[in-house]
Amino acid sequence: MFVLHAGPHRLSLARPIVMGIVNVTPDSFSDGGRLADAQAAIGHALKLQEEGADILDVGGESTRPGAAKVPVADELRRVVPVVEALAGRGCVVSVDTTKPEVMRAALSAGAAMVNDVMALGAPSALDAVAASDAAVCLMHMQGDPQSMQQAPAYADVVVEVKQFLADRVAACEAAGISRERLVIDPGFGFGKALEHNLALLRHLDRLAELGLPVLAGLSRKSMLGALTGRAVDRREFAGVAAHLAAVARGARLLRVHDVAAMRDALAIWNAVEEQQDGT
Ligand code: 9MG
Repeated sequence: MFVLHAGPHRLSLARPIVMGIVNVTPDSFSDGGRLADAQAAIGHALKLQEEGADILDVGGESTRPGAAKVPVADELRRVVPVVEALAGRGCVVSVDTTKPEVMRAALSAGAAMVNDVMALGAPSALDAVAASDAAVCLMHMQGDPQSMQQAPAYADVVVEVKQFLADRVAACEAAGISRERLVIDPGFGFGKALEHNLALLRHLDRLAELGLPVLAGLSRKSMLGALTGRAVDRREFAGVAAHLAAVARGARLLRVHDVAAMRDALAIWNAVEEQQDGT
């Protein structure tokens, strides 16, 4: 069974764990850069931790389809104080970024994990993580957030995503990042049409064959809206169902906004899985 090495932390993945989403962006807390915004983000993160989040994923740049890029200085200003405050309180903090400068600063401020939707594809991102003892989540994306949903196309989405992740794992190992520090992620909604997302979810066990923990991030995503007709803020039940479908196929980390709901669902899941009735 997996134990994720994330800086000083050892996270057992014997049961699925929950990563709570902490966005420090203009669409979450006013302009995402002032002291008041940092304090609101810290308060929100601590609430998620109280609800049962095992990891807090702090991000200062939106990766939604069509989102604009954020200059490094702005992202640093948003993210670093929040990481520092949460790590200082003993929380397991992940930094959601693609920029090596932000990775380095957040790791120095106490982050124990890097969540990179570009799978350490930016020049020197591999080196930034290799120089630390942090965990890293390697996510698949076709294209970039500005254009990725325009015309996603695959011959076989499961085979292609699996091969991409295997290649990035090999690059990490070659750079000196050991497997105990690695998490892989199909990147639901990142350059994928509904049929691609459903195929990846249905066959998530094929990614788990790579022998690394799989993270699923489906919270509030458009595929849930397409299937239920619900607006983004009304997708909590659909998200819980989608994440449990992922757990049933081997996901060990769940990246969610609605931590309390996910925790309740996992309480039921774990009780059923661990029932000792002699059968
Ligand atoms: C930042 N971000 C948004 N969606 C995500 C997902 O599905 N996985 C990961 N690792 N990060 C995500």
